[in-house]
Amino acid sequence: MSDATTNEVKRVMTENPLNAETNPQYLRSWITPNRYFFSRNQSRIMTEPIDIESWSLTIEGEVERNVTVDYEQLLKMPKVEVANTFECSGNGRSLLRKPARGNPWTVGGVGNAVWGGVWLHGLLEEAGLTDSAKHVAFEGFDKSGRSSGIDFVRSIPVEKAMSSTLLAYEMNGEPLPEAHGYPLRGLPLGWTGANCVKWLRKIVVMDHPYEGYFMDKVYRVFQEGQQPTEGDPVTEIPLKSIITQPSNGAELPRGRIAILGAAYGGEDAIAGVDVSLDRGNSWREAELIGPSERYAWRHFQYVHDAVEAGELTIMARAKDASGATQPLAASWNVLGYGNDGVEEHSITIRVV
Ligand SMILES: Nc1nc2c(c(=O)[nH]1)N[C@H]1C(S)=C(S)[C@@H](COP(=O)(O)O)O[C@H]1N2
Ligand SMILES: [Mo]
Repeated sequence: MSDATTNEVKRVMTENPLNAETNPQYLRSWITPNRYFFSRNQSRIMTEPIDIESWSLTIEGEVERNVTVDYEQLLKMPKVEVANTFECSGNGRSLLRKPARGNPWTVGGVGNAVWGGVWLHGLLEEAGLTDSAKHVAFEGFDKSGRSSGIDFVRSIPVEKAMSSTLLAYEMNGEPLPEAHGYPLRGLPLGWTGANCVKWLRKIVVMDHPYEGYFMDKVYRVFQEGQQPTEGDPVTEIPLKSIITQPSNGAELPRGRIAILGAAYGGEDAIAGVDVSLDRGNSWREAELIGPSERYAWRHFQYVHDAVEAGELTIMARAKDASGATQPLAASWNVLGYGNDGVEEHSITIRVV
């Protein structure tokens, strides 16, 4: 995967497993093309592709009856298509003022796609939840090398599983690419990437959250001196905005400068984006452009007439439909999750 093409469209942080972020200029389209979509893997992508003839998904645990579906049956079920933006919890980590452990993501650990699949609640209703059903665990096929061969398993509350979680077999009109979870991945809409388990083979309904490395050691927001389990697990994507044009550090001639970006807020639709050209002293409303869908990012544009030469800092601040405003600064945590700061995501250009 780390050929010239990958390097042009993505910045590779580790090759094996592949962890690579999309270069910001490829985040200017509303749909992030599959081959440009960021990659985040805890273990090697399987060398043997999954044999679709023998693949099936089983739902078991706190259910009245186990349900097993194969690929063909899945494709025959009523299909839904939903636009959904997801972001890796560590996205923006390297922009934090105080360093935090983990892959040095900047802004490209995010993407938007139209996902085709089936609602998870349909299958859960078929299986029939018992009264003790509390969490729904997703098991992937991959084994993590680094963490002594443990499976990638994540669980989410049953309410989220029943209300707005997709099982996706299609990404932007194509079968899910192998790198993104073929044949099937879980997709709790508006939630961070870690909750979107790839290469699904089993769903277990449990009477408590799943306990394991990827639930209890990482993907939790905690402070120094705390145990990871003292912090909350990462769930919904925080409200934030990124600037995709101009490039940070660009040198541009005086005159009109087109500022482009994307704002996203997990389960809440974006209501507006403001831009500041004076380090947050004053704000002007950007124009929202492109499709508007609840779980998808909203693109924005603002044209600034730069009359003076010199350094220019550009900031963007997102607002969502619930009335929330993106914070000026991110709140730090040990693993550097959820960097949603306006200041951390500002860019500086030179006007000449
Ligand atoms: N089976 C499995 N699912 C997984 C992961 C993984 O390592 N294994 N990584 C998770 C994380 S942390 C993220 S951010 C997303 C990344 O999805 P992508 O590689 O399709 O962009 O997948 C999630 N699902
Ligand atoms: Mo992630």
